[in-house]
Amino acid sequence: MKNIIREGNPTLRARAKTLAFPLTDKQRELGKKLMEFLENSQDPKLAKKYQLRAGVGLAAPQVDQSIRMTAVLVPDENNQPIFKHILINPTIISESVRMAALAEGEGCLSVDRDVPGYVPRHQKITLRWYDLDGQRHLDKLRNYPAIVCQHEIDHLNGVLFFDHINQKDPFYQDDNLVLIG
Ligand code: NB4
Ligand code: NI
Repeated sequence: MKNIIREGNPTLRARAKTLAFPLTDKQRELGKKLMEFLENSQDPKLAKKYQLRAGVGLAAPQVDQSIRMTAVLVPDENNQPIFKHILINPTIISESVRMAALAEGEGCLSVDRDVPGYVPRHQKITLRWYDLDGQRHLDKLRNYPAIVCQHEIDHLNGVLFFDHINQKDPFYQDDNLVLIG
C-alpha cells in the first residue's frame, strides 16, 4: 500500500463506482489491504520502519481504485478501536443540522501540504454500509468517528477536505459549529 496517489491525480476528483455483490476476490483483498495499511500506520514501530504517515481512514480512490470502498480505524485514547470496519458503498442516510470540526483541522494522506482551517462536518450521521460479505449495516455515529467517515465518503465523491474550508476566514466558527478534540 505504498502507492497512495496525491492531489493533482484526477482519480481523486472522480465519483467512484458503486460495487456489486458478491465482490471479486481482488476487491476483498483490496479492502483488507486498506485496513492493514491503517493498522501498520498506527503502529509506531511499523510506521517508522515503512515511513508511513498515520491514518485513521483510507479510501480506495487514494490507491487509484475508483470504487466505493474505504477502511476506517478509529481508536480511543487508549488505542482501543471504537470504529473499525471496511465499508462498501457507504451512504449517509441522515445527518444532524449541528456541525462539528476537529479543532486541529484535517490532514489527508493524498495532500502533501498543510491546509489550516476548520472543516465543518455533520456532528451526527446515520450511516448505511455493506461489509465484504454483502451484509448491510446501520450505524449512528457522532463526533470523531462521524468526521472520519465523512472525510472518507468525500473521497468516494471526488471531494477533498479543503473544499470545505472557508476561503476568506479558515477558522471562522459560526454558532452551529462545535469544535472537537
Ligand atoms: C483521514 C482523517 C483526516 C481527518 C484525525 C486524525 C490522522 C488521516 C486522514 C478526519 C479523517 C487519512 C484518508 C491521524 C490521526 C489519531 C489517532 C492513533 C495512533 C496515530 C493516530 C493519529 F493520524 N488524522 N491522519 N490523517 N486520509 N488522527 N491520529 N492516532 O487519517 O487521507 O482519506 O496512531
Ligand atoms: Ni483523505
